[in-house]
Amino acid sequence: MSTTGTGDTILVIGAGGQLGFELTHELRQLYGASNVVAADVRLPKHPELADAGPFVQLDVLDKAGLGAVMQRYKPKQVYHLAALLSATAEKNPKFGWELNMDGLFNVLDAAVEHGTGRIYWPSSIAVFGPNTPRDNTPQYTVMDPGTIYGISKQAGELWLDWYYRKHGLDVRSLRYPGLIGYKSLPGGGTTDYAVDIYHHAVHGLPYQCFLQEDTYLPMMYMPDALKATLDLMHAPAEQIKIRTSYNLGAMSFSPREITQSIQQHIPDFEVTYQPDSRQQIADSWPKSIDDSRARQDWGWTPQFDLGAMTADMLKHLQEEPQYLAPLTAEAK
Ligand code: AKB
Repeated sequence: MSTTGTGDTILVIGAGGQLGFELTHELRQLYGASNVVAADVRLPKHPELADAGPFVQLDVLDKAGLGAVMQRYKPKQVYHLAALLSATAEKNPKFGWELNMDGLFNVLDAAVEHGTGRIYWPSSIAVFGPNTPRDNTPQYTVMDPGTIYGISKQAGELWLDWYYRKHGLDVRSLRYPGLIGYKSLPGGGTTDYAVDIYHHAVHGLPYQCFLQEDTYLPMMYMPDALKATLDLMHAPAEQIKIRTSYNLGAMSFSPREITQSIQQHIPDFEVTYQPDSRQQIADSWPKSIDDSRARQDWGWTPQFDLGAMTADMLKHLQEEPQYLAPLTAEAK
């Protein structure tokens, strides 16, 4: 399938990822499937991505390949989501830095060259570090990230602001908390336990959690993340007062609390705790987020708390087994 190439298109880079898959679906609902080009370095795990609209295989580090896609589709908006997340980037720091930074430069430069109207790039709570106030973390505070992912996100935020000031690029960004959705699995993050745990519960399997039971982290259900992203991208430019990235919050819970929330529906669900290297990352991140600037500037309000998310996640995973991760008793 191909688009008209009239310049009304939207390009989603990293469309096969946890957020990209759901965002592409949402954008196709809003703008028409043929106007939203999904791009990913890998062929899609979910056939829907390529069957429902245009798909291109693209490595964001391939500058010429990206230029050709930009030339062909002339997108009005680009969502650049391709990145290595916190835990994976710690295992492969050089590549994490290269993908997260050079990928961003390639997109920003291509957007300047091709006159792209609006760019979205996700930041993360990982921009904060061990000396940041952890409760209700303010928009502007100490930022001393300890992970390659966090360092790349912090640097990236400042580059966004620079491209906005020097090139007039309409760049917009959110500092996502951990994202939880039933349609696509995360990969390589510190907050991934909060997705994996639901899949185990629905399979009737026990779950071994890689964080301690009392580790609080900010989290968000996917419908809220999609709403925040689209609200930000649809807001008039004069309402976007922060061109680095906005703090964004919804809920905060610990592994013990999410377990209890699941046990209200599945009473015999069991969880054990075996913290690994991700514990140290989680301990350096905020427990909760002050997102008052997002609320004030463009009207952000989340809809889902832990109870509502658990009920919805379990319902969907039970009723739509195509989204259930294929787990076996050994796969904890
Ligand atoms: C991760 O855990 O690395 C991500 C994030 C919070 O940015 N989910």
